Amino acid sequence: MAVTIGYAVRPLAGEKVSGDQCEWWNTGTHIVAALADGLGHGEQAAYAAKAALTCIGENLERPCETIFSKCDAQLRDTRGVALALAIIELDSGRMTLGAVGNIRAMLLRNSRDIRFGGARGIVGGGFSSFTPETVLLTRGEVLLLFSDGLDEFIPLREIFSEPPTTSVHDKAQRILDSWARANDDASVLIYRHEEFKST
Ligand SMILES: [Mn+2]
Repeated sequence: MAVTIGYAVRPLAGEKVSGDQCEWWNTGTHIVAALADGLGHGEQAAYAAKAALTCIGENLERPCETIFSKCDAQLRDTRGVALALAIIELDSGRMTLGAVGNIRAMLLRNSRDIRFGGARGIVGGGFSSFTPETVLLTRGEVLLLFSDGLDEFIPLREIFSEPPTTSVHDKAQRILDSWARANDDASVLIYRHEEFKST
């Protein structure tokens, strides 16, 4: 089955590597999608962000809280990251979303947009009051994860009200091109929920 998910990342001008990193996995039963923003920029930031994604990839079957605590332990010798993680069960549409640090996660739904709050702290440096949220996705709803390298007030509803003629990857790239700040790494990940179960 095809999953509608994609991302775009670009480093701060003058840097070869991005301190923002995205990845997603399909285990067959669920999707795990992550966006990690390593503190600062350059190689040390990229190292921390990649370490977070590696740790997530090794723990795809674990609950959200466990993944965050494992990443926090594994990233102690790095600068640490702000991290957003979504775990989506494909048959039920149940999504668990966890976030720590200055990072953005939004769900565009018909009735209202949901903006998920991140816990205070840094993955790799400790965090508190971490409470993942669970929502039931319905068909066509769009989840966006993005870093603070993008303008916080992107007109996302306008962007996604257009007919989906372009791939989500192209859409992510266009959002970066239009809304990335000049002074930071930037990244955006887009997931559109489809219903796979036959009714
Ligand atoms: Mn940043």
